[in-house]
Amino acid sequence: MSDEVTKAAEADPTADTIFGKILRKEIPCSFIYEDDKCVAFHDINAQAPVHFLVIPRKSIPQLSKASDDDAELLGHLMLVGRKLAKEQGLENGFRVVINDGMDGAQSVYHLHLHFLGKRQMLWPPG
Ligand code: TR5
Repeated sequence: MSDEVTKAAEADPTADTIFGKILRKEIPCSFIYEDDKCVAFHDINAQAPVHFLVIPRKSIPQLSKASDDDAELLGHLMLVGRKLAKEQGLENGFRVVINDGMDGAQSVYHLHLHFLGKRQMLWPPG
């Protein structure tokens, strides 16, 4: 198993998360974007030359726990990611990933969208 999958298997879906601490400014993080609904920052363990995360300020643990009322917020996260992808020079395309739950290898239980680019992606994913 990869480190990321091991971390995911050991993650506690009910615990306070590192992203909660980042949002509350309890640990430092340099945002590449922020507004009243979300923030974005580079992934600490980048899996591509460009790899950033877009996370809602609202504490939604995972996509499968989002409600219908979150539709506008979920759309906003994607549109912010699209804007940042352009700013980060991903004009040749990019990959958007949301890992959900144990089988999805989610390791941080605060919803986040991964945006990865500047290399050729492969399919199917591992
Ligand atoms: O596996 P999932 O989809 O849950 O992704 C969690 C992501 O959070 C991984 O790609 C990690 O590399 C990333 N991560 C973890 C931490 C962290 C981070 N990205 C930015 N800054 C971070 N800090 C300060 N601390 C982390 N533990």
